[in-house]
Amino acid sequence: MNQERASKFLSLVLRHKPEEIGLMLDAEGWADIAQLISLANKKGTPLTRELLIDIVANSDKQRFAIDANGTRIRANQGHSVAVDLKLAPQVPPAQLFHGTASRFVASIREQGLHAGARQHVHLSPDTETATKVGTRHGQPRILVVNAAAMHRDGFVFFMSDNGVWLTNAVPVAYIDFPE
Ligand code: HQG
Repeated sequence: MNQERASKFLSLVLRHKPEEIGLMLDAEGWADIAQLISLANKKGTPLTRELLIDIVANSDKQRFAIDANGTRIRANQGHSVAVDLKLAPQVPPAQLFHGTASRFVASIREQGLHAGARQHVHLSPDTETATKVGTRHGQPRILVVNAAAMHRDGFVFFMSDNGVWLTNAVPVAYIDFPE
């Protein structure tokens, strides 16, 4: 099994559908590594501990983390299942960026940014990252979020362990749209 396939499998079971293989996540999103491997193998996914460690250590996006004991793994962000990552609120940079697709812009102009299936709206610290995120959905468009004003007005921001900024929703008033 290559790293990319294994990483997609981990995203599925650690963010969205643990029940697909009968896995239990705890309240903070952690899964027992031995149990994860055994359940995956039973369902015909040839995951190994070496592969997990390799992905956690070497994947460019650092999507997953292993705990200090080396016994548990979780996704750093991106969940649709209800987990509390126990992230501490953080003061955001003055501006954050949201990469989306051109076809979503009209709707975002009306409704602002909402989390959709996920637990949070995901914001990027730079336009390069936002462009990559937007390109996943289609013709990329970069929205600029006035994070300083949101923070001043009491909106709470978190930063995941892999550097993605998270907030519950972004009202239209705080978004600058491209021409
Ligand atoms: C859009 C990746 C219409 C929103 C990335 C986005 C990220 C609206 C889509 C992470 C809307 C949701 C998350 C509205 C928001 N009307 N469309 N009012 N509000 N949208 O995939 O941010 O590779 O759930 O613009 O790096 O694209 O998986 O969110 O286009 O951090 O590790 O609804 O996924 O990380 O799409 O991506 P997603 P996202 P990984």
